[in-house]
Amino acid sequence: MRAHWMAHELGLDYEPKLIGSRTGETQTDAFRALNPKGKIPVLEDDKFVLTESVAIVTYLGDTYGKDSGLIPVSNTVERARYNEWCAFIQMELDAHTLYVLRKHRDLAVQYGEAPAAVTTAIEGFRTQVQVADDALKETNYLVGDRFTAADIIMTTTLKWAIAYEVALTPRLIEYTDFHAARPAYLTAGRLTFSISSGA
Ligand SMILES: N[C@@H](CCC(=O)N[C@@H](CS)C(=O)NCC(=O)O)C(=O)O
Repeated sequence: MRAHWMAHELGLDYEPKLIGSRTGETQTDAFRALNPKGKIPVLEDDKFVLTESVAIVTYLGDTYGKDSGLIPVSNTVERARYNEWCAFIQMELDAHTLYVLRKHRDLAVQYGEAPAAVTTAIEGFRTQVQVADDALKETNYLVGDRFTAADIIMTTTLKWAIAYEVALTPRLIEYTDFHAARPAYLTAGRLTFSISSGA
């Protein structure tokens, strides 16, 4: 969703190849030749192959959206702030917390039950997401006063939290709804829905 959303924000003419997680499609020889991690998303740009959602989003903006403002210019305070938010979201709101919850509650059949880890993950998410709530009290933007890819990464993560029934503050729900109304989000959502819904 992150990569498709960014591609649509940039108006890129690209070929989406929808691959479902846990369908076995990420484990084929052909797919693992592209990404030995066996995970989506993967970007193929001519002969260049790139994995990791934040790396893909940042590459697309740096390469094809220099004037879009979606990725702050290198060597600026705004770029440092963008990097800071992306690292924070991936690690503190995703890998340590929501992903633990996902694996050990919703996907416990595959990954094993771990109730204490699930409780700690929810508490950890709530503590860390408060930082975003404070930062977004009087603005809809994480970096500067405009929409950047940091808001793509944050919005998709908060959408995840909502889908996993982790309570968010009214302000964070408002922020999420605000960005999820963007045409590029809606187009990317329609594109990926058939995969995420298992259809
Ligand atoms: N750090 C990676 C995480 C990617 C990831 O975990 N992808 C999941 C789906 S959201 C996946 O491909 N899982 C492999 C599978 O379930 O087959 C990123 O942000 O791109």
